[in-house]
Amino acid sequence: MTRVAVIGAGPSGLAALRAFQSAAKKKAKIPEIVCFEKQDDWGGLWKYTWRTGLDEYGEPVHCSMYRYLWSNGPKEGLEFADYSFEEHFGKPIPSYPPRAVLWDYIVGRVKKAGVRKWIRFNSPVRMVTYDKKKKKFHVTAHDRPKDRMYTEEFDHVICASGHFSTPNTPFFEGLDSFNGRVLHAHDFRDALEFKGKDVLIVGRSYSAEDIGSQCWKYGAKSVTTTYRSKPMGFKWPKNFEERPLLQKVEGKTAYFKDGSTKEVDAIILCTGYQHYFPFLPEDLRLKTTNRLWPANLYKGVVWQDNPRFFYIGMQDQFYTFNMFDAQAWYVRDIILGRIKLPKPDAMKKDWKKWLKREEKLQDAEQMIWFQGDYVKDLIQATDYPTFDIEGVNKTFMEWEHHKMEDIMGFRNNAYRSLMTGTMSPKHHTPWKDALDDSMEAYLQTK
Ligand code: FAD
Ligand code: NA7
Repeated sequence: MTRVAVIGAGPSGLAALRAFQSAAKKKAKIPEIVCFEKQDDWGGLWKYTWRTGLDEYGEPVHCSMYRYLWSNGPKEGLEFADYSFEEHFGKPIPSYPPRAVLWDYIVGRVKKAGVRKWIRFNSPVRMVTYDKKKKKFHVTAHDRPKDRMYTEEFDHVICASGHFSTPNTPFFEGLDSFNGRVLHAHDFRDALEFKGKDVLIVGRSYSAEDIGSQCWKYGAKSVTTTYRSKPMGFKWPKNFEERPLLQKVEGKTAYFKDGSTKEVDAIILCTGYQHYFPFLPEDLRLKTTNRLWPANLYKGVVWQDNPRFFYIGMQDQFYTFNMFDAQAWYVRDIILGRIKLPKPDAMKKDWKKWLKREEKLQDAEQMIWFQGDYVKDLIQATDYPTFDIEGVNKTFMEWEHHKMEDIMGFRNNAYRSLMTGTMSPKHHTPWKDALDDSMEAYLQTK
């Protein structure tokens, strides 16, 4: 029997499990699926843990999420086309759910699909090799509770291990003698730690924006963000400012590129993540920066040098859950023989065309349309339910406008579901005043 290994049970890996299960439900003969997950439960980054550094077994902690995190984009942009929020919660809910609500939603679909039995938890994959003669992969995993390493043979491997977990941590002069706390966004857990403090954030992207906003919301005395390329340019509140790049720190004084200085208590490096696959050999390992079109992936998923090996979710993301679905359904159909791969040269030509287009993108609007076109391209090739991608793109545009209008208030807006057509209700409390991020508090109607 054909065997498929899936590495990771986050949203991307779970999309793969759901894709195969949905084919089986329609009476297709599917391969044996084994999903290896290093954490003790599913949901990937959406599974929160208080731990930082190493876990109870000595594995690097995967979680980069933190308490009080609310979706940074409208849920209408990430909704599954085969499982709506309304179906899961039994009623329409507001547009920017906190982490626990999104975790519940992700998990609800796969619980219903009954695929948990395919997952081996606490089982990090240590190495994957390919036997060219036999055309088989050898996957070595570590059963942590039993402390047993073992190797099994597979016909295909889908790598869905995520790429926002291994921090990129640049050095700035004086960090080693800074008299305060220095941490990377990956280890940030609770904004209350920074209440009453002057916080310096390095970076200008999503983590910088959101962790800065969190610290502000939970009572930091001041938030200063420092950018390398350009400011974020939002209308920040009074005690929140942007400065050109940090040059050095002396004691507790931060020096910036424009010659200005600021006394700070803590420094949070929101400087992004690395695509890091210590379990993959040279010939299977994706090497890329965080971008919308990583090279060497046909249709963004098929490994050019070995088309039996796939990646899901390796792109930078406007689209998330439904893009992972589009990718998973596509990969499934290649494995099931429903989609025939072109010759290697034709595959290369195709992904290079996308790469060229990506290199010309100039702003967020163009990037959103680009990723929307990509999702459309995949969906039309499979039986994943089609949905209004232009509508999703337009929702993302509205989101961008709402952020420019009011960065601390954009989450108070509501959007229409592109899956059900239902208009979402507005949340009962403005985001900046909603300090309780529990699912119970969020789902209350008043
Ligand atoms: P992950 O969620 O990272 O899951 C990967 C899984 O693989 C994990 O469970 C991990 O334990 C497992 N794994 C890794 N290595 C191994 C191994 N060697 N062996 C076995 N298992 C392994 N997206 C949104 O849509 N909205 C948001 O608001 C949003 N906020 C975010 C906030 C933060 C702080 C971060 C970091 C990301 C955010 N994202 C958001 C983007 C996020 O990347 C996706 O939502 C999604 O979690 C990606 O799913 P994934 O399955 O590709 O990766
Ligand atoms: P991103 O989006 O990859 O952004 C990384 C940021 O880090 C970006 O602003 C970079 O600056 C900055 N960076 C990287 N290296 C440096 C150095 N050496 N000096 C200064 N600044 C640097 O990662 P995020 O963590 O923000 O977002 C990842 C995901 O988490 C995302 O999907 C969110 O939903 C949550 P640049 O812009 O290149 O000047």
